[in-house]
This record gives sequence, structure tokens and C-alpha cells, in this order.
Amino acid sequence: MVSRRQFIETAALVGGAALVTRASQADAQQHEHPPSRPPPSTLPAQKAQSTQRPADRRYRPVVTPNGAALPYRTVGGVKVFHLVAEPVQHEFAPGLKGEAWGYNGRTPGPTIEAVEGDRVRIYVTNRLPEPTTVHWHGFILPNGMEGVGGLNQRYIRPGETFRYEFTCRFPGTYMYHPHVDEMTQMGMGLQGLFIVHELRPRRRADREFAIMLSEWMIPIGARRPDPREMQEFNVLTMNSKAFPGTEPLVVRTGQHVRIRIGNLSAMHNHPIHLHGYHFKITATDGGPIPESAQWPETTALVSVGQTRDIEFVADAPGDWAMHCHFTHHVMNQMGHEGPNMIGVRADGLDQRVRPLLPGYMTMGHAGMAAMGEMGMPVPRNSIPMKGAQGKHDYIDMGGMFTVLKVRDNLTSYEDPGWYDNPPGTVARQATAVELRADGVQAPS
Ligand SMILES: [Cu+2]
Repeated sequence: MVSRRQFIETAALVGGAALVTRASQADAQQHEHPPSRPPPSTLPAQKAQSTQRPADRRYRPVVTPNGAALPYRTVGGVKVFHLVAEPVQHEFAPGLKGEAWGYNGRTPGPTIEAVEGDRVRIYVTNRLPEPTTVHWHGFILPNGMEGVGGLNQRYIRPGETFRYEFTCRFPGTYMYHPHVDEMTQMGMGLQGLFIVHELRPRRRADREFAIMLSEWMIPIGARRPDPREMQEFNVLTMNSKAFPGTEPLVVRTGQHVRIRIGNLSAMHNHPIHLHGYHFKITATDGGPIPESAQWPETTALVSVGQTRDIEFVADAPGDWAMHCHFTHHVMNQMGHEGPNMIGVRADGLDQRVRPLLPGYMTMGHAGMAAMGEMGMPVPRNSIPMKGAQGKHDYIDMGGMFTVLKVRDNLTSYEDPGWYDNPPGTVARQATAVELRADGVQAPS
């Protein structure tokens, strides 16, 4: 284990000894510095010319909804970060807590941010019960910094702290995750986003968001995700939160918005659909897409192991849904067993079954829209299959769902509440006069 104080001192000495020059120099990525031995902790920490974040004014930090940014200090021109892989207590949505694995107390791990050309040194401490590594997904790196356990480095065993160092050569939305026991470790929540901002941005976004897509199997009533699951994922998350646990994306009308989306789910790609806008896919984890090659979209397919940046000008105020378009991915803890009840004539069925099963209730025979709303008791530590109360009615989606809230007069980026629709712009029940005038015959 490395204490905070030891870490500061280690960072100070390593930074001083290595004499790393500006990271953007061409040879920086060619020569990796030999790993320094951890220095004795008696050395004075003030040798460090360290500065606390935020020191870098060259970019506007991204917002990670429900998440955090990883702090760093600059030592001898190198940005020094520290990730600690460890078991974490995590709330997936109100009512559903679990024992996950994460970095620095959270899943996904804090978002790392740097600028194209930056030299970064990242310490990784393993507080898991098994070995791990960190792979810098999408980065162009010296082979020995890749983080594939066994292939590129030896494992980081429990209690050890490893040191990665490389230059962020290319801008992009990247990810980090273990490359040891991948199924278990990523399935338990070890994943994070790593953003490298453009040194000379083609276009500076007014608001930037970072969202990691994941999927979990949490048996009803259990606290521990089951990483052995291959098909039946029942908690689908954005930044490890299922709606209604997801924080809205709050934007002022007219702002240029960039949303960086990564997917480290075990088995599923996610078509992320944004309402209200035509956006453009402006970058992948392979880097920026030339403007001439971008095309308009309303749904971005983010496959496992991919990232996509989408951009648009938020010129339409409102509450706009953003969600995975797989309908099963906007459900919470849904069971897939049992008969299909749609169309079943259930009249009197409950009365006949109740002598055998007290409290029995036929469900789903008229569709499942009311599954969340009817407020049925759910087992301890589990969440209703669907959604939450909205402004106009119940929102019948859970899981991988959030809301983009665009407002004219924002004074802060706190949740502004529900959108106040201008009079006459909300769909409503048709009147008899209207139906008659338009020649529509509807049952009354
Ligand atoms: Cu999905």
C-alpha cells in the first residue's frame, strides 16, 4: 500500500530524477524512462514543483454525470495521476446498492483528462483480492505500457503499485480498464474514460459530457453483480447508474455540445438515441473524423470497445430523452422467464388462483406499461423494472436512459427541474369538435 504522503514524495522524486522535458517533443514517445525504484520516503517532498489541478487552462473540463475527474499534479512537466483499484460500495439507482469493483472509490473510475502532447505518469495501486493491470484503450503507446497482463507486463499483484508513463500523442476519447481476468474485473465495474483534448481544437465545445455504457447482472435482492453472466444483463447503466439514478445533462440554449460515449459492456453494443436533435459523429477512439466525412445521425451505435463523440448545437429548449434504443436496455432488473401474458383473458383469474397463491396478481396481459407505476412492493435491494414519475405521466423507461435538459436562461448547471412547455405545444387529448372538423372517427 502507498500512503498519500508516500505517493506525493514518490511522484516528486521520480519527476525530478527523470528530467522529462516537454512532452510534445518528438522523441518523448520513443524513449520510455526506465522504471525508477520507489525512493525512500525520508526525502523532502518540497523538491517537487507540483501544482494541483486545475492547472491546465488549455481545455474546458468535461462533465462526467454521476462521476468525477481524476486529480493530478504536475511534476517536472509531467502530469502525475494515481489510480487505486479496489472494492467499492455503489448505488446503481435509488433502492439498489451493490458491492462492485472500481477505481478511487467509484465505478466507473474517475475520468482522466490530458491534452494532446502531454506526458503522463500514472501510478496504479492494486487493492483488489487478485492481480490486475491497466490497459490504456485506444492509445498509441510503447508496447510495454499497453497493460496486457503477461503479454506486455507482469501482473500488478495485490498491494503493489505500478508506474505507467507515456505521451498522449493523439487527441481522442479513450478508455482504461484491466487486462487481467477481464470478464470478472470489467463486469464488476473496473473501467473509466480517458480524454485527450486537442491541442488546437477544431471547435471548442461549450459543454462536454463523458458517458460510459456498462451492463450488469445483479440477481434480484443480491448485492453483488455476477460477472459470469453472458446473456441476461438486468441492470444497464450510463456511468454505472440506471435511470432514475442518472443525472441529467444540463445545457444552455445555443451551446455547442459534445457528448463522448464509451462502451465497456461485456456483451452488448448500444445504439444511443438522442431526441430533439440531428447530431454528427465527430470522432471515434481512432481520433477526429474529418468534417467532410461526418454525417448526420440521431442514433450512434457504440459497440463494445468503441467510443463515439457526438456534437450538436443545442438550439431547441426542452427535456430530451437520450437512451439506448434496445428496448430491453431501458428496463431495470427484468426477469425473462415466465409465460407471455399479452392477450390472455385474465377476467376472474386472480380470484381463482389466490386460494392457492395468496397475493397472486396477473400481470402483463394488457402490456407492461404499468409495471413501474403501480408501485408494487419489490424485494429488498432491487428496483422496479421501469422508470420514474415524470412531469406529465410516468416515464416508462429505466436502465440506460437519461435526459438532456436544454434551457434558455440558466443561472447554474444544477438540475433545472422539468421543462415548462410553451402553451399549445404539448400533445393532448383531442376534442370532439376537432375530431369532427378533421373527419376522424374515434371511439368515445
Ligand atoms: Cu443497449
